[in-house]
Amino acid sequence: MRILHTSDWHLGHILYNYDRTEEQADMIRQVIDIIAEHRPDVFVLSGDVYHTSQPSAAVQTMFAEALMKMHLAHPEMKIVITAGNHDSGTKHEIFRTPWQALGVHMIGNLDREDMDSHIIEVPGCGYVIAVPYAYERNIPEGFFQQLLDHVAERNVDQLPVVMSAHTTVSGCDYRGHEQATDMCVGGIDSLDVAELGQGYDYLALGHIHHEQFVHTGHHNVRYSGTPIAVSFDEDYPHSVSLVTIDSHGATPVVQQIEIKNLHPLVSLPPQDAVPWTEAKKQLAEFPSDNAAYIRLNVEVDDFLPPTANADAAALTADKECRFCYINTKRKREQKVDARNMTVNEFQTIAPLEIAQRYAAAKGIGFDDDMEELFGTTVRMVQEEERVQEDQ
Ligand SMILES: [Mn+2]
Repeated sequence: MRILHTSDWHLGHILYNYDRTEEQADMIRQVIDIIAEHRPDVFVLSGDVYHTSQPSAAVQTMFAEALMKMHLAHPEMKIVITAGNHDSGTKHEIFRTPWQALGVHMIGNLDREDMDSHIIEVPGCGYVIAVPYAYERNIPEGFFQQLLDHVAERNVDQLPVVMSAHTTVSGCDYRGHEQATDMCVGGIDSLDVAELGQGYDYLALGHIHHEQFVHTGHHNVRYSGTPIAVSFDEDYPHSVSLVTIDSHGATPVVQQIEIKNLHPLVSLPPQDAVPWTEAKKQLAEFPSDNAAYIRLNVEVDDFLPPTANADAAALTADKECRFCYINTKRKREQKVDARNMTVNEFQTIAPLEIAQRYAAAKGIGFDDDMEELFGTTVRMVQEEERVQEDQ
């Protein structure tokens, strides 16, 4: 069985007020070409189709057309699309029935009653178990293993079994999520890989934007990563994964196929930070015909000059590039307190750390129990927001 594995398309993403439709459409074109060339048996998108649970009509149309073109590029291919934490699980399933007629399977919500709704059989080829966004509190105990056992019963011919999930697995590499305000990333809600059960040949993961095999001792648990960067911290090559599994129990063979971004996300300088005058110089020298998005990494002592953003915009006015923002970094020895923090710095701090700082400033004890209670509360609030957005 051959699977084209991708995740985290984040269609409709707006990067510092810039619309990314053009490059996302170009990414989709590249994926369609890959499908036409390699003719996989299954296409798997492991969650985060859209960037928000309320994508515009234009963005939804772009995705619907993408599905249709993918289908037409290789009509025998099964297409399995699950919802991620950025998607509305309920809206994801609205057109589930008509899509199914074309071999496109849209799985948005967990269905505890109907296990079969998560299982896609690829006749004579294998099985795909599709699980949308999952974290500790919304996954019924043993759910993954029940699905795998269910497939094992049906799989008399010992065909390959692939499972798709959108979750954080403990011990994975969070590179690319340095500025994540997403509480779901960063280990708080991570699942131990053992909780995802046994019996799959390949676990196709989404949620973490850096492509990687998760260290489990086997080469079969993998994040495909984003096909094009969502954040400036994703400063590595991007790809989709073509996975070949010969038979049930065989080790998958993975080929990464690079995806080019029409408008790459570039940090100046790439690592570290430089004083403002040096950053301005680098921006002035940036090639005029390079249509990249630009972030400046600037080292600050105290405050940036008040005209800094306007200066940067003026320096790029006649260039193809799109200036996004100034990422301020403090000199290491400086202790930053909330009073002289930039908004950008504040946004990078996790809610838990803000609570801890507040508690410390007020002389309130913040022990492990408090930490757990706080974590639970944040998750409840987030879950409530998700439910509200879904309605
Ligand atoms: Mn994502």
